[in-house]
Amino acid sequence: MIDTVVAQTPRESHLTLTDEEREELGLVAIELADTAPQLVDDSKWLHAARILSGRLPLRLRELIRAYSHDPGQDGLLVLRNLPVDESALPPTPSAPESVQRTSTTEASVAALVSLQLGEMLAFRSEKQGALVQDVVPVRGRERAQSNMGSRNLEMHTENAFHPHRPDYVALLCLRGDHEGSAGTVVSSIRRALPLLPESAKRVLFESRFTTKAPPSFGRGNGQAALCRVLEGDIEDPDVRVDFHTTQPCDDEARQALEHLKNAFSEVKRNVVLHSGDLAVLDNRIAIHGRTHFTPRYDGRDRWLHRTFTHRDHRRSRPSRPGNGCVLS
Ligand SMILES: O=C(O)CCC(=O)C(=O)O
Ligand SMILES: [Fe+2]
Repeated sequence: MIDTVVAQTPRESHLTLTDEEREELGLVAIELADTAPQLVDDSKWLHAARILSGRLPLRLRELIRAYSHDPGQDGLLVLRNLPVDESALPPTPSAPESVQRTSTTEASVAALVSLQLGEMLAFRSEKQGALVQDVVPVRGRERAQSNMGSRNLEMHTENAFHPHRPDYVALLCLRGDHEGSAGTVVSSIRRALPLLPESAKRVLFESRFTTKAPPSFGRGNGQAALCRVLEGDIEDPDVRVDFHTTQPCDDEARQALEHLKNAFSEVKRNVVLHSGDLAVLDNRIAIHGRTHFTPRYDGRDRWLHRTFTHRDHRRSRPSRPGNGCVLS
């Protein structure tokens, strides 16, 4: 009986936890946060995190399972009312390259959800290879086209240049911005594709583009090979583009990229994340950016934890020394 109910229920990509579920998840997160050696990047801690992620509230596990099968038209999953106690947080970090090495409750929440989606990963050349990274505005970097900035951040596939870019990007909001206006901009190729002329689609499927590493990888990592912007199924492709670093190789490619940018803009939406919200983006279908906001550098600025996940760790094994989580 239950089978038919489950099969016919439309897939929901938003879930607000009940207060009971929030408490249930909070207890698991505290248990994980207290697990020795209380370091997120430690393999023993990660092992515990993987096991404990099986104890997420049932509705959450069901939703993540359904989302990982089919991320929907938007490639976006939004969870709300997660156990984040804003009043107990330290000041928002303000240094460049800030990461979360110690196992706080919030880092534990981010890891628990990520580890139900797959395996966590990071890149050696980005944010020191930390698995839980801070997304915070940095003074003097307002215009940076990276998550240290606070002006408009162009839409992008996360680490579009990299063959082992993440399958999922999770953003857990610890603190919203002061005005509650900073929007994570999300758009999807499933929504944009029908708006593209056939000629543009054809060109986007051809190796007529280059994509360099983003500024978060520092300088010197920018060797750009020719790549396609759309890959896979003609009706339901994956997308790989960064409107800051992807360059067309010829005029037709330039026009196709412009069509794509316009189509993405037409179907994009802003998701304003508040404390305790978590957005999971399917990085194969969805692209993301961020609207402008005004930091005050007063210790109460916007603060997200960011994690990356692969569905299949084995594929990147040659790039992960010691079978760890950091890609070299
Ligand atoms: O600040 C945001 O909402 C998203 C920033 C971003 O693109 C990232 O951290 O990957
Ligand atoms: Fe990003």
